[in-house]
Formats: sequence, structure tokens, C-alpha cells
Amino acid sequence: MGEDAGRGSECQKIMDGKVNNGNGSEKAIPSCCLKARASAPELEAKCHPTVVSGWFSESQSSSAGKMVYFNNPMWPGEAHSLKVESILYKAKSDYQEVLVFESSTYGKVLVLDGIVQLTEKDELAYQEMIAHLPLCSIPSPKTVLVVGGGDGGVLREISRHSSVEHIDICEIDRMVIDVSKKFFPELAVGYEDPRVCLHVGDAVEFLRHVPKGKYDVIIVDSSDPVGPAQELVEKPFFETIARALRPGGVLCNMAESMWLHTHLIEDMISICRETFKGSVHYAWASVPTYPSGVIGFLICSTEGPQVDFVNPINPIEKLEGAYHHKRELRFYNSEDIVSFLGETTSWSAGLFD
Ligand code: SPD
Repeated sequence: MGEDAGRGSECQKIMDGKVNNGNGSEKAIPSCCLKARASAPELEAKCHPTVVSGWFSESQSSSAGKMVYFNNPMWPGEAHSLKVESILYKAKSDYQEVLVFESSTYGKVLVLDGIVQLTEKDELAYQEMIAHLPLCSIPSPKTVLVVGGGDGGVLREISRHSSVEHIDICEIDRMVIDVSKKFFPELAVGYEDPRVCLHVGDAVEFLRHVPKGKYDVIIVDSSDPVGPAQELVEKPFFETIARALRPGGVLCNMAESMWLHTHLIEDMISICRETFKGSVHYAWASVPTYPSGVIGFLICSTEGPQVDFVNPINPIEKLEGAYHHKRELRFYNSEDIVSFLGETTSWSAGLFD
């Protein structure tokens, strides 16, 4: 492990709001309540629990023992459900509610503030894409930063790249790391790579102190941009990222669903075009347990050596040992890149203005 691994840096700060308990002490408001309150105040009391009558749903809650459906601000009017075999873990961290359950059909599931982050069955598509899209697009990437990604799955994928010398990861919530190590060893194995240096803290703050041009690649594996994570889709955050990348360096950012979040994606693309000045592309992958069954990635390069995302210069198939490193690559490949990106061009003609 790197120098900070296992103890975290000192930049941690509370992102949740606070309420006074009446006895002078302060109690943190769970961020899921803040998110619900931000969009519809009447939902505040309805955001727990999300497992009712043996089913988990992203837009379900219980009220006086009855099932209630409410509009999640990120995907109003729909709810995806998974049958629960058993609840393995449930706790509130300083930042969010953390839930792990065994599902009937997708293996173990990690949920943060009522939103599915990953399942054992389909996590590989997301982690492989968000890591290899940027890492394969430049020659010999050496320094990488992961923002979020506390489960370790993205680290596991970065580990396939032997050119990489140093991997910083900045995750705000230590509970996510600990829970992943306990329940998702196939992802948390990423922390065993000696190139990894863990910083437990706020990534926005972390990035403010990063020397200009430090990273070849930055990967933002965040939760959805509602409430506290909102700033991760705003211009100042992208400017901080661009500053931390070297000329011709690459950002890959989780960028939601093309079916549900067209306007958000349009805004992100236009901010990134202004900010990065190199190439900007949108790619997507099928992940059945994310809302609408797809998730997107915004990949951008800074001004400098030209980056061609459609024809990766560093194809994973040619990297010695990468394909089978610890486990086989199962979703990403350099040939289908044209359809990951190319289809985006055809649908974008219809979905985007
Ligand atoms: N709508 C859920 C988006 C979740 C993105 N982060 C997933 C973390 C997996 N490493």
C-alpha cells in the first residue's frame, strides 16, 4: 500500500447538513434526506427504509408499514426493484446510508442513500469502461487519480496497466472502503496494488492542493449529482480537474444515462468543451441495475498532444498480461470502441439538440 493507505489524509470534512438536537449537540442530516428535501420537501420523511416486503427499490419507501413510491429526483416516474434474499449490512456513515444486501438475481448489491452503486453480476461493465477508456487512449499512462471509487473496482481495473507507476484515490467515506473490503473482495482487491495511495477526504479540497499537471489520467467515479455531489458536474470542478492534468491528459467522468439525463449530459459536454480544449466524447455501456439500464462516460483531453478516443493508441489487447491480470477482462475491448462511441453519435443526433 502507498503511504496514506489504510489511514487516510487529513482533509476529511463533513459534507452533510447539521441539525441541532435541542440539547446543544449537533446531529448530521443524512444526505439522502438533504437530496430529497432539495427536490421535494414532503419526501424528507419518506427516504428510509428502501427494503419493503422483501424487495429493494430505488424509488420505494415504507410509510406506516405500507409501500410508498416517490419520485427520485434523478429518475422521476420510474422505479427499479430487486428481490432481497437477506440484508447483510446497514449503517449510517457521516455522509450517507450504506446498505449491502444479497439479491436473488444479481449477487450482493451495494446501495448508498437508497441508490444502487454496484452489483456483483454487472459491476464489471462499468469499472472496465470507466478505467480503460481513458487509460488506453494515451501512450504509457503513469500517474492516475481516482475521485470516489471507494469500492476499489476501478483500482482493480487500473492495476492491469503495468505502465502506471502511481495511483492516488480520494474517497470521502471510509465506511464505503471498509464495507467493500468485507463484502466485495473481488472489487476491494484493487487496494492490494502497491501503487495505490489512499486519501480519505473531500476530493474537491484534495484537488485544490494537487500540483498543476500532476496526472496523466483522472477518473471520476462518483455517486449521482444530487445534493452534495452536485458540484462534481459544475464548471469550477472541471476547471480544477483540467488544471491537475498534464497537457494531453485525460479525464473520464461518470455521466449518467442518455435516456434520463439528456440535459445534464448536454450541459456537462458544453462545460467540458469550453474547459478541456482537446477532444470531448460521450461513451456508454449497458449496466442493467442502473436506471434505464445504461450509464455514460464523458471522456475529455486537455490541450496538448492530440488524443483519439475512437482509435485507442494503447489497446489493452496489446498490453502484456493486462487481459488476464488477476481475472479476465469481460466487457471492454478496443475493437468495440467504435460502437461504444460511434452509436453515441447516431443516438445523440436524436436525443441531443
Ligand atoms: N446511478 C448510480 C451511479 C453510480 C456510479 N458509481 C458507481 C460506483 C462503482 N465503482
